[in-house]
Amino acid sequence: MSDPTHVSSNEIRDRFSKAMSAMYQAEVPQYETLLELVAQVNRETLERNPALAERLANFDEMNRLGVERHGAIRVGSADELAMLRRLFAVMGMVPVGYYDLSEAGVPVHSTAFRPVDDEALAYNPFRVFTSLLRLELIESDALRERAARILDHRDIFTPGVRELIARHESQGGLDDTDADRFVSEALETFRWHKDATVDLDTYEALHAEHRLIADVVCFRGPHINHLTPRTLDIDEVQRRMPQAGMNPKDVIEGPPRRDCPILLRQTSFKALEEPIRFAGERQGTHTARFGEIEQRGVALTAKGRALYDRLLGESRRRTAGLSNDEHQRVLAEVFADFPDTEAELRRQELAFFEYRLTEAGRQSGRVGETHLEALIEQGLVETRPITYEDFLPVSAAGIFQSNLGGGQNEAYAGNANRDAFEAALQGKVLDELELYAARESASCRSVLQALQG
Ligand code: OOG
Ligand code: NI
Repeated sequence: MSDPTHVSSNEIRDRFSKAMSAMYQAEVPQYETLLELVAQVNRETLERNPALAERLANFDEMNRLGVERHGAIRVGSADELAMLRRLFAVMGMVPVGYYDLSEAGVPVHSTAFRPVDDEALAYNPFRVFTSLLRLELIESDALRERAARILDHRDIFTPGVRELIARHESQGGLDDTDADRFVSEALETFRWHKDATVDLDTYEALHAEHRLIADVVCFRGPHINHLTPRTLDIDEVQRRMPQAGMNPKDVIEGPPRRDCPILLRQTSFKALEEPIRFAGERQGTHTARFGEIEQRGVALTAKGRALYDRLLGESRRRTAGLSNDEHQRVLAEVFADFPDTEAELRRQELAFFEYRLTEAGRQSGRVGETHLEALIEQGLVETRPITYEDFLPVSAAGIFQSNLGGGQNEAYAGNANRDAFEAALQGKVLDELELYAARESASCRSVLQALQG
């Protein structure tokens, strides 16, 4: 039983995501500018499109719109990752999905810590894309051992947060005062440090192997490297970024603009070069932090995802080197083969939907019909696309690369190792497709039960 004096994990996550946003806005002023631009474009989009506004309100999406969507960090060791799992659990965030970025030439594998049930997602869907550095992929023994030694000497968690995590685990929750303390202690792990823990030569040696290795190894903690609000019109925000003083990445990642948005579209402003003081008092710079935006669409079934992956693969050959406008035009052409009405996405089982009774359905008595499409046609049942809550490895690689100065290393490829990731995590990652399928079938069951009495 939950203790009435305990603050819910949803509430702790909400407080944390707001505190994180405030910290990041103070640390990275351009991020504040990005938030203003996104809010402005969202307002204009809703004004232009009252049907969209009504739909969002009708499906409880308005609250979600204004709150932060995701952030990302990169950690260096199994112990750090396992402790993060426990830290995020306090906020009802569990690891979902395994992403192999070695395929894209980046020496990490990742998961997303996020809430999973409907109520939690509606409250605040905040997620953290979390990557674990794969030192085992560094070829030079000397460099690998040097990096491991440096990482061995740091503790990215405060004693206070360790104590509060343990308390949460033993008492099954935290009271209001402890919840606030937890938020401020946990935030310390994600803070930026202007001082590196290593000298400039060490930084440069690690940087020469891969910029990301220097980013993970040379600092006291895994600074949050971006936060990502949700926009209702990513094309418009991309277009307006330069006027607002931001340097957008070259192309928007993910599917093209569509009537029925699918999965996830993302873009970012490029990482800023920031002054760093290295051990031995030498000045240098490091480039890691940026701002990102995302526009989310419906989650795809395995069949829909296979179609997405095939079309994306086809488009990649044709979009290489194109400007964003041209890139989007070609994508739209290739994706003409992906059905673009909710009815087709549903009938062809390409996407996940939540089913619920319409007003007429609630009024109707028992009906003999058990076929959901027929019940939809009769106006008794309506559906809503289930929002995709996860990430896309090809897009993530594009985001990594545009912020790492194109740094990649083909030699890392072909090294997916989910077992090693789960061993480091000391837990399993959930399968995102199973989560969407379970939400869809639970909604079907309850609709049919209501109508069949
Ligand atoms: C993570 C990049 C991936 C996304 O939205 O796909 C990501 C990173 O740069 O650490 O955040
Ligand atoms: Ni991101």
